[in-house]
Amino acid sequence: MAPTVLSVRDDTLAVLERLGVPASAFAEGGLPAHSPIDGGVVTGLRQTTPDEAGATIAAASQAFLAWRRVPGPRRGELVRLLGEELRAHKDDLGRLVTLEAGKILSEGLGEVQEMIDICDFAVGLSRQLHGLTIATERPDHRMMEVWHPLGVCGVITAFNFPVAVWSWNAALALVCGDPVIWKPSEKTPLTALAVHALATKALKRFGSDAPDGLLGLLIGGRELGERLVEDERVALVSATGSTAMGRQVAPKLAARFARAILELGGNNAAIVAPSADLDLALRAIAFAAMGTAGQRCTTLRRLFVHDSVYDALVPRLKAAYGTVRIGDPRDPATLIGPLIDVAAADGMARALDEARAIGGTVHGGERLRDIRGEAAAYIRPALVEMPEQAGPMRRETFAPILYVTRYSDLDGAIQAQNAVAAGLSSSIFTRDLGEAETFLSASGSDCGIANVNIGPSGAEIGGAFGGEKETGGGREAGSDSWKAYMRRATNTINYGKTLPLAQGVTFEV
Ligand code: UN1
Repeated sequence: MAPTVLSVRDDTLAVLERLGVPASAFAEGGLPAHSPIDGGVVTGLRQTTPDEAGATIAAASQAFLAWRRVPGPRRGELVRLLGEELRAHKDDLGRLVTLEAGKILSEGLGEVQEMIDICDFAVGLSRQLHGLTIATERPDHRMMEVWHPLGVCGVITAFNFPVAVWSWNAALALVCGDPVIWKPSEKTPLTALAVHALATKALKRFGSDAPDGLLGLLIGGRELGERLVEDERVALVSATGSTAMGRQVAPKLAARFARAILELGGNNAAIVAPSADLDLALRAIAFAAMGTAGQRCTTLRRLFVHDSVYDALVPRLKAAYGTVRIGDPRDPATLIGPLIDVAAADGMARALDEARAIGGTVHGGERLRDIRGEAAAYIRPALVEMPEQAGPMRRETFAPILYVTRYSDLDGAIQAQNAVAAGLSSSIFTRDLGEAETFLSASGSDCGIANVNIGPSGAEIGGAFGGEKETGGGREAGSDSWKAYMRRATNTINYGKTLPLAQGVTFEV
């Protein structure tokens, strides 16, 4: 298994070089960049100063004035070139996601594929930023709705999808005519630097009609994100992270009437109904609950299993939890890599203690210090049988904990699944059409994403991604999410010789 022999540090520095991250990005004693694989510091990074952040915002505001006049399909060409760079560097960037975020290789590559997919989507979209023609009540008039570029977009991303979430926002914003300034998580600055280097290559190939300042990157702590939130030159902030973060960001944006796309916590559930295909459900649950070490916002965290299939399903799940391969995410045999840091492991241990205290039976959940020592947070995923939905089951712990409880009637299960603060994603496993449609109906799941016979995670980019309630209400990626990155104008044109007023109003002077 050659790849795991390389030290994490050497492996990371080699990939960064191949991806073209410039030497100027590094600074001894600067912001430490870690790898969760061994918990060690890989390198130090130069942080963006407050003055530089201000200059980045100023440059983006200037860039907007030029970029909004570049035709949409031409803007799409830049995103097409970005997609080409991502295709050419998929292996290295995917590996860097593995090295910096701890995802297994297949998920690191999958994340880059998600970037490529949204670039393809956005290129097509660049010729389809459609408005409407609307019937008017007045003779010799025409009414239409058009979409114009909005302004500078700030994108604040989390460690768990360190590159894809930027691309969902950036690919759309760029074709919509908006400059983008990115504040990545301070836990994953390296992948951001690498993506920025690839985007810079695409910009060079694109030519001089891409203005300077079109793509900005702020490396450092939360004060840089706050800067984006507070600066009135930033028209839209798309922020992914905890509900606590959203609670701070949303009122500040509202106070200056800026637009917000908020992608906050999830506490996603699945219902396993009596007619479910249990083999299929088992695989789907295993991926959704344990995959990415439970660190997706769409991770399955609550499972409601019908009484009649509980004893057929749950022991098999327990066996899967007991044997799943945990280790270095660069090893192709590994399915579960490390948690992002020791603090995440501590949070998981606290949630499990709380669950035990209220009658939960915990299977797994132990820290595996023998894999890489104290500084790395390898953990066996935990399956927790709960007497009822209570305590930590009602909130999101960003770790691989699956709470399982029984149900006897579907309405009660749907009520229970909806009875939490978050509203991101949800699933039902059933072969009964009535049950499936009930779950998807207006009185069914209250989440932004509701699935049948697949788990709640792993959405494709073609659909709008996001959720309700404390998840924040934002939508990113496919469908008509692009409209959030543009402003709408309604135009009425009178091509006649008289001036009929709407609603029959008369006003003769
Ligand atoms: C996230 O965890 O922030 O649906 C995004 C999914 C992925 C995106 C997750 N396509 O699981």
